[in-house]
Amino acid sequence: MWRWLEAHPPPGAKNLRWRSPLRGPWLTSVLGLVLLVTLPVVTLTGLLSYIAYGPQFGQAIPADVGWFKLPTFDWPSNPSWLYRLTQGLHVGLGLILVPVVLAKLWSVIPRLFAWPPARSFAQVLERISLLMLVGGILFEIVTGVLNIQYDYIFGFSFYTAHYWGAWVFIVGFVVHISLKIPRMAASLKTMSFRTVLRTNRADTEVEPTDIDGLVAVDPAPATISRRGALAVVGGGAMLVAILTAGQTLGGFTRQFALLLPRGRDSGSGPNDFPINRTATAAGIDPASTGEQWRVTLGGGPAPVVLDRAMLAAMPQHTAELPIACVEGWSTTETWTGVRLRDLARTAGVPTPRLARVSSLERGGAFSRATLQANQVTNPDALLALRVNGADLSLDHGFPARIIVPALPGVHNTKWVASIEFEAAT
Ligand SMILES: Nc1nc2c(c(=O)[nH]1)N[C@H]1C(S)=C(S)[C@@H](COP(=O)(O)O)O[C@H]1N2
Ligand SMILES: [Mo]
Repeated sequence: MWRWLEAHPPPGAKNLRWRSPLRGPWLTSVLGLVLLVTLPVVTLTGLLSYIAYGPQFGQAIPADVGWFKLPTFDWPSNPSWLYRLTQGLHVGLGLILVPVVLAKLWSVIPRLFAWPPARSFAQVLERISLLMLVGGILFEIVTGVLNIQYDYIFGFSFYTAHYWGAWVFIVGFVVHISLKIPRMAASLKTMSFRTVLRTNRADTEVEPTDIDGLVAVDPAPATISRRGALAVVGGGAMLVAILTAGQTLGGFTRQFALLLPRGRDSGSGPNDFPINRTATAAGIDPASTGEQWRVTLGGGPAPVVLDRAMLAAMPQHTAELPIACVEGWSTTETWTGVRLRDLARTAGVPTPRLARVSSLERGGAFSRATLQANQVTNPDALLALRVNGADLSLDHGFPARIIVPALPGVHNTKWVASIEFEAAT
């Protein structure tokens, strides 16, 4: 069968010529090494984000993952910048690596068209793992970028697709590195990095050793040196970094975060920081946030109903805490309000197992969140009334919002209507 395949190439396959003298196992291995070190960081921080969403409460998406259940543990609420770091890395590094991934694919593209596609059963398996690797990473890039740009423009859930795409990628990645690491290590030794950096375009020749037919048999003259090509890839990654990092570093760098249209919608004065969804977009009726607004604390012997003046009369605590969105942007502000653990005590549930928070907002994934015990009892976990010394603006959750250290942004519910505490047994 393999011989038959070899003798019957598809029309056109014979005429494909890959002539760049830059292609070869060394270049592929350099790019591969960069990805070998960095992609596990993107993958692990992504899986951590799933855990941070609280799968134990069924609020991570997809809720039911069968065999692919991750080891769940209570997401820490300390240090407060934990999710800001993990999710900033996931989105930021994921974007920065796009030029490197594209360069890596370019460097091995002759293999994609190699005929016959396989010469043995083992090679068929290897090819399937490659398909999972390449398909998986491109799928994760496309769905991830669409999510941070426009959110849900496709007909399926972003979270579900991104989660399963990750597992396809992970399987392909693990098989690929276990097969290729020895060859990568050997190929890196075939040329010295220093020599490559000293070689100009005119002196650029094909690599000295070939593996897998990556080196062109009939090379064209170089149009760019190898160091030039590496600089283009590195420069591309740097440019993406500049256009991205500001979304989480903040300050004057935020104006360069052009890859992020959503987090740049801001309020004014002390409330001048990114707004995820405005009160209008969330369908909040301003009348319901006025004088007649109440928060109901449930779970104790009888519901406790408080208005804003009563909350303001309770002991106030101030903490500097970030909001860190799953989309990668974050912002650190100074919040003031009532400690959630004080509210639990007021409700008559001094040692809560969890708390269910509901918003005035009706429907949608953002209108409710369940908090773990440590997220209620952390001394900096607040039902915030004020930010940076002023009342919350309507867009930032007036009359009161949740703000908890290291909590994924989405669970910092705005326009809180009720908190239901459940006692630990
Ligand atoms: N009720 C409600 N709460 C919400 C949201 C929302 O749309 N509705 N957005 C969440 C998301 S995804 C984030 S990142 C933060 C952003 O808070 P901010 O808009 O004050 O910056 O609020 C969270 N709380
Ligand atoms: Mo968010």
